[in-house]
Amino acid sequence: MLRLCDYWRSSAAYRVRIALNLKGLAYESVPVNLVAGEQTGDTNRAVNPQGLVPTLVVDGEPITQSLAIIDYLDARWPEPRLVPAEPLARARVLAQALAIVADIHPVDNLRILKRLEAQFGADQAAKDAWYRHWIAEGFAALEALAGEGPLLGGDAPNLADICLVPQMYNARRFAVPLDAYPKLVAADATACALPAFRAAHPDQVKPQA
Ligand SMILES: N[C@@H](CCC(=O)N[C@@H](CS)C(=O)NCC(=O)O)C(=O)O
Repeated sequence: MLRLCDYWRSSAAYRVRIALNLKGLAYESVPVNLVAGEQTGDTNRAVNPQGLVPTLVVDGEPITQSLAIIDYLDARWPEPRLVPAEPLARARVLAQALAIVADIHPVDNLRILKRLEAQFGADQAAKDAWYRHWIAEGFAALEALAGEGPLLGGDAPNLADICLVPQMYNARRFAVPLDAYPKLVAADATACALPAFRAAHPDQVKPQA
């Protein structure tokens, strides 16, 4: 029994949705409305003490952090592999994923944007410029780390693509120019055409009003 504490527009939750779909695992989605602040309420903190999404609850056991969740899925349901076993390939894929997960995404998170406003008086334009800055800097490095494709992770979708696609979605949402990253744009388009990625897209899982 898999229960995903999820928010349709959360890119960290989007990663887990893609991974679950690639593994062909059915799950129940439990919405946590980030705009309404539900992430910091008692119900969500009971499973995710950081007050974030996603959390995957497996037979009653909560697992937090999207990469830890995906690693768990890969260990428990090894096919298809999302992180290669061969040491160098594994390091390359983790480096690509972490360039997003550890170095772009955290500084653009909702709570950081709120803090910029509360502590430094940043207005919407300043917050948008901040957001775009870290994506542009991170994507420039990731473009240099990209291989020959067709996906970011190579021939088959893996953790690198699982992290890229939601970050590209965020980039488009904030109108980040993408011309300088042709390999990332091509890898994103290839991945997004796959059913597992399509079904995980925010527009597909957005609660109906
Ligand atoms: N490193 C965490 C990041 C989780 C995270 O930052 N989630 C965001 C949504 S993408 C969140 O819950 N934000 C709520 C907030 O900032 O208040 C992971 O990969 O799971």
